[in-house]
Amino acid sequence: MQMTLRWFGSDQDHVKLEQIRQIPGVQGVVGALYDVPVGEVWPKEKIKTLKDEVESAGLTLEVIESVNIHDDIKIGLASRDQYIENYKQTIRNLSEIGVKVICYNFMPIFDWLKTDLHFQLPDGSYTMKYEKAGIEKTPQEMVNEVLNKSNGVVLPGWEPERLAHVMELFEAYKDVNEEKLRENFKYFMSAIIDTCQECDVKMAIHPDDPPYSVFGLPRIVKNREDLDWLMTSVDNPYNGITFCTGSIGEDPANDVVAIVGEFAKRDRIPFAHIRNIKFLNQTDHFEAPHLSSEGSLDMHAVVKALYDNGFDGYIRPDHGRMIWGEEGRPGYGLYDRAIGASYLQGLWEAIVKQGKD
Ligand code: CS2
Ligand code: MN
Repeated sequence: MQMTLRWFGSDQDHVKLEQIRQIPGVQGVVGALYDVPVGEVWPKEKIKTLKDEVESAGLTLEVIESVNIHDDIKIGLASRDQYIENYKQTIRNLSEIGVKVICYNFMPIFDWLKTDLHFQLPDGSYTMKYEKAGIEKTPQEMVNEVLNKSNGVVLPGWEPERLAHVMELFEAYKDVNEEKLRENFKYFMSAIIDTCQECDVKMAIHPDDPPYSVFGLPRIVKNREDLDWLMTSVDNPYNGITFCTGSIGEDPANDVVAIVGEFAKRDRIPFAHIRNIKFLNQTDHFEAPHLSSEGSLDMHAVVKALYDNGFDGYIRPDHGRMIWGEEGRPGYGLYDRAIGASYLQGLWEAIVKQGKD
């Protein structure tokens, strides 16, 4: 297991590499280039500059999150072939600097969806919340409300210029149902898998957040059956999962521990996002501190299922709260994620040592 932390680059992230370096056990960062338009090839020089910067701070850059998928690929337009060629070149370029895993998602229009980015908990900290009532409006109204509350910070997947015309995106996806989206996934994955294998770069799909349809949009990474279909459609270890407990766990019908154990055993989890959530009722939740007792998910059972099933990939604590007065990109403060990383490593150490008794 290798512990990592997501980092948005020196010009965008208030968290410094030097600070990440001081979190015990964190060996690497999960990074990305944020100034390359979706669909274009990531230039070698830029990737190399990022890698050099990360390495000179004593950290590794072996996981990328995300190389986003162009809408034309998800919609299945004729122009997708060129975007797929570009994606393959990006994989080759990333492999040259030692990248091993690429996290991505296959969600139409929205990346993760929360309805409140500054929800205050009784202890005074801030976290993100999802309420069904918050999406019972038009997509544009919902987008405007969430963006208004983001304090000008650009959240990944929530680029204001893209979402300013969210209804046009809905129009583009009008003929894409789940079946079509699955076909388009299979087309994409079949086209890139040989390149992944040659380059030794694993693709790791992130689950849908939330893991059910919103605004009638198709979703194909919601539960065990979906993951099984995706993994079987191109049955190759380079077609893997970013197992995000907080996303899969948002549907109370999903047995997170059983699912994580199954796919770790099948050797299809190169990367895990571990976060806790707390249900307010059947449909609403907030992102809780990582500790099991603070949320609805049993983190010990999750980590044990990974360990028991031979997981040897990368982990990062996923979203954390904003604590101790920290301000910045919601979900991605330094302090709570550092606490999360330490806690998860504590669980791991205890489980490893117990296993050896
Ligand atoms: C989110 C996503 O849950 C998460 O990790 O922050 O934005 C995630 O990075 C993407 O869905 C992965 O493509
Ligand atoms: Mn995640």
